[in-house]
Amino acid sequence: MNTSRKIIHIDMDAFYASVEQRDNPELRGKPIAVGGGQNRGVTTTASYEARKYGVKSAMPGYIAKSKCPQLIFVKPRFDVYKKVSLEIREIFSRYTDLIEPLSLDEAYLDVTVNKQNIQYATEIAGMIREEVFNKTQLQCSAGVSYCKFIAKIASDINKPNGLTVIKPQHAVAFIEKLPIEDFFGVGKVTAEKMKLLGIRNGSDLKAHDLFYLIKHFGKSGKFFYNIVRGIDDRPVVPDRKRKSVGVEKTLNEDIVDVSILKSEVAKISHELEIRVRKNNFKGRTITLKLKRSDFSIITRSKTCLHPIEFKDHIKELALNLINQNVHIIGKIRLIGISLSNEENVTLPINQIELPL
Ligand code: TTP
Ligand code: MG
Repeated sequence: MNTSRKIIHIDMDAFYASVEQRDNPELRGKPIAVGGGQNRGVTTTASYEARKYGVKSAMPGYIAKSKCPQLIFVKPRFDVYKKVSLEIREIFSRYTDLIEPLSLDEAYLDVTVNKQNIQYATEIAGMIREEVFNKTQLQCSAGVSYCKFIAKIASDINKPNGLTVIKPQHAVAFIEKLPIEDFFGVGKVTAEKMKLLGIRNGSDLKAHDLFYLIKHFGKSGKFFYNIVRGIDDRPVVPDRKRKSVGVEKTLNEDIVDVSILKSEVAKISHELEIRVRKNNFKGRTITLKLKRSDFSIITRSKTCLHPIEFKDHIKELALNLINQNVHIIGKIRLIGISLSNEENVTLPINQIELPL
């Protein structure tokens, strides 16, 4: 286990909502949700005042309103969030070039060797938080540890406006106590599966050997086995320009029934819409990937004139691709849908070649 690295994870607090409260003083101290409004669409995020009522990210507007009747809906302004994102990245780059953004508002930093020769990562995290606030008037939280996994979980512990340090000698005890749903990389479905197997926290997970975990969780089994022992040597990989955003799902059982396949596509479309928002990535090309039970792969794509961002649109396009290929589909074990071909500016209609 390599504990000599110094990794910081930074995550802005209630990002979109805080930006809106910053720019409109009337919204400060009030429960607000950024998103499509109470009738249509979902909440991208909520201010901490709204979270007290149970309003959360990815919640349909009408449910959010029923939980908090005085909730104020605000339209997102992605250009402003992108600007803030660039500002905070500039601050990170004063300390290191090893910056790996996960979305607009969060990033890993490897400061083992840093530009200012500061010995303690905790000190750097404190300085970054202060500089972020001075520049943007926004708060962020930081997690400091020797690996990405623990730094990321740590940044969530004292949110908002928190700084949490997990030293290597405390890492294993920390992970053992961690509830399984707080493990980064364990999604809702896996967490449920783990609970059915009696795994409620790190300690329970640690009680199982590698063979058992691989049998139940496939490739992720190895990741879980290592992580629960505090082993995570994944490097911080500097800024790769995102080229696509996608969701893949390995099915519990192989599917032959096209109607079941279509209902899975609906679920994946919903998850993909959430990811599109979180990454602020809108592609014009949709790709459907189907892996058959014999591991052969079919991929089919379609490019649209305008960016694809909403679940109904994603679903409609993906279902068309299925319908066009229904005769060759066979028995499916994995479904993936991704969007690529990012287009920030929509071309005027006369510049697009329309199909004849
Ligand atoms: P998060 O960092 O997950 O959430 P947050 O910054 O709003 O709140 P926290 O204090 O808990 O970190 O996501 C960053 C932004 O990404 C968020 O402000 C809005 C957007 N987002 C979505 O659009 N959809 C989503 O489902 C999620 C989770 C976030
Ligand atoms: Mg955040």
